Amino acid sequence: SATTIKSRAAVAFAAGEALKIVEVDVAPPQKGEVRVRIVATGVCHTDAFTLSGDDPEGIFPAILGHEGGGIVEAVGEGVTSLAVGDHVIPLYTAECRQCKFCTSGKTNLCQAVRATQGKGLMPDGTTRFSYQGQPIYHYMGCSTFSEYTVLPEISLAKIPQEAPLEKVCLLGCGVTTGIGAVLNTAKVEAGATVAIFGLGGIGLAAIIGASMAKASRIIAVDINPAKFEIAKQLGATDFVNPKDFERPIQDVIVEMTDGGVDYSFECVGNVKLMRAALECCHKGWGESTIIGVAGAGQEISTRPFQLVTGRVWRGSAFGGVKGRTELPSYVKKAQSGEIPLDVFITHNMPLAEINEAFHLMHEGKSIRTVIHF
Ligand code: NAD
Ligand code: DAO
Ligand code: ZN
Repeated sequence: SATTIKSRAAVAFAAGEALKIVEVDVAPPQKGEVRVRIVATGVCHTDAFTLSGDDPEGIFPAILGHEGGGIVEAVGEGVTSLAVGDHVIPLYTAECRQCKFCTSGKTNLCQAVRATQGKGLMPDGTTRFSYQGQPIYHYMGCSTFSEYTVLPEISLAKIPQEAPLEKVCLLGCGVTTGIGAVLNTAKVEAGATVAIFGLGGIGLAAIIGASMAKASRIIAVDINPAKFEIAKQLGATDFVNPKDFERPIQDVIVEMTDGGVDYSFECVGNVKLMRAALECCHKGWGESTIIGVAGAGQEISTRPFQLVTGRVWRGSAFGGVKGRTELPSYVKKAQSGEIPLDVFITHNMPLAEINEAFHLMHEGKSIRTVIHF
C-alpha cells in the first residue's frame, strides 16, 4: 500500500509573501481519499486573493491552487469510483450525491466536506501535507500547486484519458464557471440579449456560454479596451467601455437595447458594477447573475423597486455545475472544439516560475497562465 512521498510544491508560508518552491511530504490517502499527481494547474484570482491576505478565511501555511488536472496515483480504503491511472479534475465544490444539497435537485453546493475544507483540512480533521515535520494546510479542498495532492473521492471528476490535462485543467474553475453561469444558472435562451461585465477568464467564458446559447446580442463591458478583440472573436457583438461615458453605464446599455438586456453577468467582483449589471436589465423580466466575488465585508445595493418591477438578482458558484456528473461533458465539448480553451491560455510556465504568473495576473497581462509540473 501507499507510503508517504516527497512532492515539489509552491507553499504559501504567510500572507503577502511570494510562494516558495520546496519539497513537502505527502501522506498516503486515507479512507475515502485519493492521491493525485497533478500534471498542470491554472492560476486564478482567488489564489491571489487568499495569498494577499485580504481573504479573512485564508489559512497559512498552505498549498494554494484549485484549477488543476492530474492522474490518480494511489487510492485509499473504500474508494470505488476511481482507480490508479484515471485522469481527474479536482473539485472545490464536491459532489457526494447524498447530502440534502446534492439530493435537492436545486443546487451544486454539496456540503459533505464543506466544514473541514474551509479549515484547510481533510474530512477527518487532519492534513496530508507537511514540511520539515510541520503541518501544511490544504486549500479549497484541492491544493493543486503541488506535484502530489490528496482529495476526497467525492471531490474528483473522472474525465476521458485522451483529454489534454494541460488545457482541460482550466475547466476546474474559470471556464466552467463562466459558461455554467450562462447555461445552467441563468438558462439564457436563443435570441436573448446579454451583457457581460468584466472580460477576464470568467467574463470571456460567459461570452462563450452566451454564444453557445445563441444569444442575439452579447454586449461586452470592460474598462480595459485591450480585452475587446478577444471578446469579439468569441462572439461578442457590442463593446462598451464605461470610461467613454459620463452617464452611468446602466443608462447607456438600457438605451442601446430598447429598455435593457434580458440577462446580465457581473464577472469582476465590484459591488458598484453589480448594481449597474442589475439595473441594465429589462423591466419585467431581466435577470442579473453575480459571478464575481467581492471583497470581505462589502455590500450590494439598489432601489428595491428594481426588483418589484420584475428584475431578478441571483448568483452562481462554479457555474451551478455538479462536478462529478457534469464536468465530463464540458471536457468533451473542449475536445470537440466547442469550448475553445486555447484562447484562455496566454502563458505557460514551469512550477519554479509560479510567482511570475501572479505578477502577470496583477498587471492584467494574462488571462490564464498554466503551470506545468
Ligand atoms: P480578471 O481580473 O481576469 O478579470 C476581471 C476583468 O474585469 C478585467 O478584464 C478588468 O479589466 C475588468 N474590470 C475591472 N473593473 C471593471 C469595471 N469597473 N468595469 C468593467 N470592467 C472592469 O478576473 P477573473 O479571473 O475573470 O475573475 C473575475 C471574478 O470572478 C473574480 O471576482 C473571481 O474571484 C470570481 N470568480 C467567481 C467564481 C464563482 O464560482 N462564482 C469562480 C471563479 C472566479
Ligand atoms: O458551499 O459554502 C459553500 C461554498 C462553495 C464554494 C463557492 C465558491 C464560489 C466562488 C469562489 C471563487 C472560485 C475560485
Ligand atoms: Zn453532497
